Parts: sequence; structure tokens; C-alpha cells
Amino acid sequence: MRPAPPGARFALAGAVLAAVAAVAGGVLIATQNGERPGTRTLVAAVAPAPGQLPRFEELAGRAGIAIRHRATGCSGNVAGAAWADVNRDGLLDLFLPQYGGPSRLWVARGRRNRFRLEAVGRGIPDAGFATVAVFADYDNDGDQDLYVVRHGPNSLYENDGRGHFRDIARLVGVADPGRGSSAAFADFDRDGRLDLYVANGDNCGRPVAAPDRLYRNRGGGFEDVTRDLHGSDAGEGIGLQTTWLDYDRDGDPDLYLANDHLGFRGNELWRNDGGSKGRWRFTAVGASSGADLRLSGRASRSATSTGTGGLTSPYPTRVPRGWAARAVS
Ligand SMILES: [Ca+2]
Ligand SMILES: [Ca+2]
Ligand SMILES: [Ca+2]
Ligand SMILES: [Ca+2]
Repeated sequence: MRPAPPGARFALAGAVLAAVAAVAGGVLIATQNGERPGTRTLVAAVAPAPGQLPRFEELAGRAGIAIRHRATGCSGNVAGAAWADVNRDGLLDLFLPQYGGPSRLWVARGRRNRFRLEAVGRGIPDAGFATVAVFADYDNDGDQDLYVVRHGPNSLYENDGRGHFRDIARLVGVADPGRGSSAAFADFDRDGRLDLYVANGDNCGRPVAAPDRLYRNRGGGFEDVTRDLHGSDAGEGIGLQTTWLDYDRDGDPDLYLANDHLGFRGNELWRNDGGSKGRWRFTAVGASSGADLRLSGRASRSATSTGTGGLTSPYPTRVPRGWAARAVS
């Protein structure tokens, strides 16, 4: 399904709803941008999940992980929690970045949905200005390490295997000093080691565009290979959310970046075109693929669970033909 043209949003949505309901019994998601008149609407059909859908119960208070965010100033830019089993006891633990105060690491205790706050004791004295956190086993030693993006130097907390951490970001070359907004790991060169893209930019108060960074994991350290993002000036806008996905289904991860429209740049898509003579080549295909809409790209996710490409955003992003049916997260 294609995005509706301006002025025809609701008529098209109604027609699509009838078609989806008749053919698949599916659910229609139709959103429109309330910020900028005349922009496109994203329409996506989501097929019903097989089997019984799970039901959820609010447990944060009883579990000891309830927290009230003060969404004032830049603290409103914090973009979510990260889950991983940091101490390998079979229970998921929770890291919550915070901008206006210390970030939190809650470690699960027993199987009764109880957590204990242990950030400082486990080597994460994170004093604030954090916006995003990502768990990944960057060194392939079987434990989950933690990358914290913040306004200021980012941190890479290496896990010792028992859930205790030390910040080695400067040591391995990923202490990015930019005003960070998101980060995503993927093995783009398929050498078995996770590589890293860091999106920088800030729309808190005065919009600040900042260059993003692409880091290639060389084993023992990362190399800044941002120059390998050919055909553009490499994330010079206000990057807000980034994700890797194999949108062209050729087996390698491609890179998608959602920009804030205040930076006057559309969203960006780089196609992974492989390596040669030690360099990697990513070709900017945002404009040619139709994925370069200029909106507030607050979030993007790829439908990697199906192994196919797809993008979605709570703020509409133009989705090329053939993607919309898979644009779920
Ligand atoms: Ca655990
Ligand atoms: Ca590790
Ligand atoms: Ca790699
Ligand atoms: Ca690809």
C-alpha cells in the first residue's frame, strides 16, 4: 500500500480498511502528521498474529522499577529502556537511561518479578545526560555489554561475565563526544563482529545538527569509517533514530536514519554495497528509494523478526511500495 497523497487521506484509508477486512481480517493502521499540514499519511496493514495474543499486567510498582520521568527540557529526549540478562542467571535485567539524573540498572532477583537497583555497585556510575542505551555482545565473549549514548562522551560498559562493568569507550574508540540521540549495532561487513552506528543531533531548545559516526569493529577496538557512507554528507542533520535492516534482501545490513525535519534533511537510507581494498561502500539511496521524507522521525524500527525489510514510525515516514505490509515492529 502506498501513502495517501495530501487531501485524499481519509478516503483512501476507508477504502483500504474495507479491502483489508475483506481479504485478511487484518488490522489497519492509518496515521497522519499533526505537525505539518499537507504532509503524507502512512497507511499500513498489519496481519493478525497467529494464535492467542498475550495479555499484559502492570507490574512496575510491585517489581520495584517504577520511576517518574521529569520530561522537562532535554530530559524529554530520553528514548527508552534496554533489557538483557547482564549476570547470566536466566532473568532479564533492565537499564534505563536518564538525562536529568543517574541512569538506573535494575537486576532481577528470583523469579517473582522483583528487581534491585545496582547500577553503581556494578560499575555504572552514570551521572546523567543519557538518552539511549543498547545492549550488545560487542566482543563475542558471551555476555551482554552496554553502550550508553548521551550528550557528551558516550560510554561502552564491558561486562566481565558476571554482570559487573567498566567503561572502555575511550580505550576502544567509541567515546563519541556528540550530542547523541541513538545507536545501533550490526555486523555490516559480516566478519562476525558487531559494528556500530551512532546518530547525533539535538532538537532540545536550539536545534543542533551534528555529524553521525560509523564505527567498524576491528576486534580489540573500533575504527571510525564514517567516510565509507558515500553519496551524502553522512548524517549531518539532526539524527534522531537509526536502525539496521536488510531492506533489499541481499543478505547484508543496510542503514536507515530518521532525521528531525528541523535539520532540513530528510530521512536517510544507505545501501550496503560491500567492501573493496579495505574500504566499505554505503550508497545513499534515500531519495531514489522514496525513504527520504522530511518529518520528525522520532522512531524507526525494522521488521527483522521476519527477516525482511520494513520501516515504521509514529510520525509518518514515506514507505516505498511493497514495504508497508511488513512495516511492523
Ligand atoms: Ca539477570
Ligand atoms: Ca561481551
Ligand atoms: Ca563487523
Ligand atoms: Ca542489504
